[in-house]
Amino acid sequence: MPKTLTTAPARANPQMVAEVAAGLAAPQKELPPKYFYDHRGSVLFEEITRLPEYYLTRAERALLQRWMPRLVPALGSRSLVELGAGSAEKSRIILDAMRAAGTAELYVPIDVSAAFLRETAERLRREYPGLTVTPAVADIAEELNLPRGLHSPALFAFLGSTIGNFYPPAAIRLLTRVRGAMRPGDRFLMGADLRKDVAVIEAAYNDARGVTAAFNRNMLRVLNHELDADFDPDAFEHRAFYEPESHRIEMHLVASRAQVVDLPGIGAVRFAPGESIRTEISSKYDVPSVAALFAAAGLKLESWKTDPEHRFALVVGAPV
Ligand code: SAH
Ligand code: AVI
Repeated sequence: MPKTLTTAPARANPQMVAEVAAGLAAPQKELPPKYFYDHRGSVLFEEITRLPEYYLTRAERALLQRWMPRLVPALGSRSLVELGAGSAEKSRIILDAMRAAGTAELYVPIDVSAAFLRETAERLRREYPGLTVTPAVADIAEELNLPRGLHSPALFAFLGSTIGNFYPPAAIRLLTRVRGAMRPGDRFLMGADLRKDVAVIEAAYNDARGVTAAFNRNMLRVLNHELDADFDPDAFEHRAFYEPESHRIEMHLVASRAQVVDLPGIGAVRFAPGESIRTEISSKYDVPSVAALFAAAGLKLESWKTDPEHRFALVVGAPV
């Protein structure tokens, strides 16, 4: 008997339905990584940042601690606009430098994870009494949703190497959008995870405690909740591996057995044993690849700072 197509739940976001339908119909099934980040996913990501294997956050924090007390007063930044702000844990280093310079006026954290963003904004308002905190919920692949009247000069920050989670054309569109919002004295500060020993990178995405696996499977729980889908997250294995030709980690969820998943409004999706859904790419960079991304977006690479082990870079871009 043909399966009837049940309708998507009324609360389902039509864009999500369209993206999930298209992604699961592709020969290599794929889902956008923004769907990791419901409140639980954001908390799991915070746990990842504290894992011994996940060197990225520690390396970037040390770079911020070293360079922000010099960069921020030199720029005189009065606004901080942050893409994919999350908990804004490292952003405090920038805000502290702004406060020390007497220029901490406006902070605009932008994130797709609405509930988590609200908590971040409330915490920062308590911690920085004189600072105006204006959070913006947005999918940065589509828009920045910036408030009017940013105080100039502004520092636009995109930390954590989250740029690497966007395919190159989308990364260029995103940076072009940031460039379009920048005025002459503004700067763009970006964290970039660097190409290095593959074993070090792969360990960061295959931690011993299985937190990254739980983060990866969380996407299926998000689909179950948002779309009334009936994924069994335990029937999918976490896999993360480095693709040397494209210089990126790929995260997949691999079906451990044949299964059919029902997604109301989309239909039945079949999985053969061993078939995977690609849930994330995480590109790794070097100077030429960042310079090329910047150039394509109308930015010039003004400064490049790395840690002593050359694991991570903090990059400053200026409008061309
Ligand atoms: N900047 C923080 C958090 C990085 S985790 C750090 O460096 O530790 C990535 C963050 O980007 C999450 O908070 C997630 O919700 C957000 N994010 C992911 N995709 C996004 C998108 N398309 N639009 C807006 N925010 C996004
Ligand atoms: C948010 N982003 C930069 C992380 C990364 O490393 O690509 C997400 C992540 N995925 C697995 N672990 C962490």
